[in-house]
Amino acid sequence: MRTDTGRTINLADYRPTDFVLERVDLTFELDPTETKVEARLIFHRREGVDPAAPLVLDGDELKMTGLLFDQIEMEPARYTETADSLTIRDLPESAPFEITVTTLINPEANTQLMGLYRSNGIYCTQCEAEGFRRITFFPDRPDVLAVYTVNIIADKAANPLLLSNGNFLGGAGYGEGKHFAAWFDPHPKPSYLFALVAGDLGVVEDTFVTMSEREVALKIYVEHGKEARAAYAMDALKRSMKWDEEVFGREYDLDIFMIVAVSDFNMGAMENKGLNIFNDKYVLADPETATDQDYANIEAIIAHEYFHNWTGNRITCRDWFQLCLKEGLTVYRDHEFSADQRSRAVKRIAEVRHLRSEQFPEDSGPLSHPVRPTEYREINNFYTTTVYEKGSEVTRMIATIVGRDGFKKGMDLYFERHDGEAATVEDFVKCFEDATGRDLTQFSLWYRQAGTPQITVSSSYDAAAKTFSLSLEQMVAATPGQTAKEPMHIPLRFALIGENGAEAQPTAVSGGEVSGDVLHLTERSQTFTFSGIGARPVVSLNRGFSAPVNLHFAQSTEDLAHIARHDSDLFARWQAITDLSLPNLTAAAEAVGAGKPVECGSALCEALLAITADDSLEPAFRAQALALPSESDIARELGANNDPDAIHQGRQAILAAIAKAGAATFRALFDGLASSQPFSPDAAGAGRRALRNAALGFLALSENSPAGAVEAFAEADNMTDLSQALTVLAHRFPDATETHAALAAFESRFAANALVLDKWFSIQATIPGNGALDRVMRLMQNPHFTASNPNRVRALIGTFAFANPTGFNRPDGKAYHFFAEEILAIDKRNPQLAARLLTALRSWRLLEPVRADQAREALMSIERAPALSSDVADIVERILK
Ligand code: 0A1
Ligand code: ZN
Repeated sequence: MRTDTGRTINLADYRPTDFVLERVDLTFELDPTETKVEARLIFHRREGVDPAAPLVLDGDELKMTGLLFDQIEMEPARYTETADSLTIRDLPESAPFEITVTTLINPEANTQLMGLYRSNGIYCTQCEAEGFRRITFFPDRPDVLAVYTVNIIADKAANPLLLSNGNFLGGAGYGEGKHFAAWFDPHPKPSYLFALVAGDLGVVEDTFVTMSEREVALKIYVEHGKEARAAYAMDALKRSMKWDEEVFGREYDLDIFMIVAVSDFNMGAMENKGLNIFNDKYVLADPETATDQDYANIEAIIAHEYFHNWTGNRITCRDWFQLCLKEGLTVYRDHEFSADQRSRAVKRIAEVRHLRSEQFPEDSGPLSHPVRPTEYREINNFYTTTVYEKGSEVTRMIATIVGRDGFKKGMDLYFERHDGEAATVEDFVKCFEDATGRDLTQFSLWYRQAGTPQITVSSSYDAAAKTFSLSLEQMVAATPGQTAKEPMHIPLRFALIGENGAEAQPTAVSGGEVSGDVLHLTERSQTFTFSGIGARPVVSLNRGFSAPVNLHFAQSTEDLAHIARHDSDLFARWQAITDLSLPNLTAAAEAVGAGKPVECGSALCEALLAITADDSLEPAFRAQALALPSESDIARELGANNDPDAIHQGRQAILAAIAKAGAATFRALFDGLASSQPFSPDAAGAGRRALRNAALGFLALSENSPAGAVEAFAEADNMTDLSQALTVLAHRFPDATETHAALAAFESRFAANALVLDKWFSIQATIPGNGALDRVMRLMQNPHFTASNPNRVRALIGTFAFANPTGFNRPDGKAYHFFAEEILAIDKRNPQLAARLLTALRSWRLLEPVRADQAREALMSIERAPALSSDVADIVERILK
């Protein structure tokens, strides 16, 4: 493990390598505990570089057993090996030369899951960001692109499958029960895209004919017996390949595209060239074991990794500060793909929910950083929602500003200009400027300036002059390392809605740029005046969430109800419902805190129930409206001094009021939406199930009996309905015998399926209240819980910390201290996992003082512990600063 050095890397220090890497030839002799890696690397000194400059290669926990220079053993005086580097001196001034390094590594002992490791008997690799240096000494940075040949030698019986990037060259027997395979990847790539897989797996095969009529072999490898559960992933892959051709004009570029599903993986998946490696959670699905959310995730992640082939692989990042160049753009692409495959409005609502609940808190707390950071201690800690999701929003805003055609032209130019290169954010933005003539200088602040812009809005109508004015003021709060902020270019989609629901068409606008339905806020404060407006309109602002900002706009309840009823933009209707609910929910929390009764405004109930009962609206949208802001959304709205118990109780009281007011509607929906058709994971079926399950939740509240959920649990013919019914039972009636019986039935039915049992762990980890900690500790003793598997740890401990506000934030601090001990234990095995989990405590300062003190103490106990990894040290220090 790399223990912390406290060293930071700065964007300003970037400079190219002294040596150019021309070719890479790797030979692996696989062995569970002693794998031999021979790397033959051909370099030449870059022009103009000091002829005395040494070659410095990166390493991490490597044992070097041989070093050759042009095939001759190197004298020890010419090189220095340290724990994390190999420095070689006296190298040719300009001629190419060959370095051959041999290392010995232990895949079985690699619990970090970075580099070459074993998962359930399968050899696999994870090299992003800096895992390749755990395989061999190498210039392990994204701007070093080379062509790779890979030879794999392994025991044939145990490893019938030997895979790497690119196209298959050939294979044969190798004596002593071994065999070998050779792969060649013609596309120059950085080391983080290297992959190797070996073992015994089942396969699902198909083909795809590209737009220029080349046939590509598609293979998805999974554990034997699970092949049928990879069918949906294969379907999603083919749809992704087609979509990228149709929408972005991007064609696949090898003879074969492979996906391997493994059960131990730190993240969701990885886009290695031609050989994507996936967390099996995002590959395996069938109706009995996967929820609709699982299907949607699989579709999105398969697409995401596939789309990286162009945005990430063909054009990669010059350095890790440019991570959003591939991630923000690729998330934008996968969002657009899912929007085209499903309901665009519902998809957008889900994206914004996620952005607000994950990225907004990150951006307003101690871990806030720009979409393109300028310094880091541990790059693993920058795979954040800011880089990914806010990065995607920034790309979306470029599309909004330059328009659909301009965006296409800019993207085409980007692919043309930078194919085969390691590029920067500036290169990307310049393509849109050059393709459209639009100046994006001010816009580029979105990459550099951290924090969610706050926009205060007011409006006035002058009936005599027939003018309507909209005044906007933008502000970005200070974030770590950035105190003074400049005004940003914020594109806000809007409409002025008349009394009958029709959109008013202004005859003229003054005060700033308005193009089509986009208002460009560029100054700190700006007033836009619209002429020719015959009656006071209702403003629908930031439609489709065109900019990732917080609006502070005291719109009247009547205006919000008007938008909720009439807006032609479904996102805006959902937003209006949210804006109607938040004041009720915050007031409810305050009422509970003050020992007063909770009241629910009638406007909210009416608007919500009108949408719920409106059969002309798609069920998925209605389900989104019924999923009121979460407890953490309410906490964010309250701002500080949060009491999670009061927030929870207040929210429950509001839900109960809605349940009571809408009891008949929910009953009719629940009964009416029972499906008579066979299960289909498509968006329409998923939407009906979402609405029916939302109704079930409200019925359990109004009827205050587990009977309905017990029946739903017994009748469910798919995992969505089954797990939702179990959630209602466990969360609403945790002590009922029916609940214990259902939990036990679920456990024994799915005892052989770890991914399904993760749902069982998560449902129990999120049961509200003080009992949660003991429950989680008990579940850690369950034979199905494996502390070394990241999915299990996330399902139980992660879900408890991130998604159980009352249980995790118990006032006595016991859960924080338990969590701190777990973080330290996990850090010993897998620092990346520990550091990610630890971010659950990033908003501790917003808690009321008793809890905040406990949280600080728990964090300090982590900070004080000896031999922290750089991952955990970085997070804990920033959270405490
Ligand atoms: N590039 C991947 C994410 C990823 C990053 C780091 C990893 O290391 C454990 C793994 C995956 C993606 O965006 O999907
Ligand atoms: Zn990605």
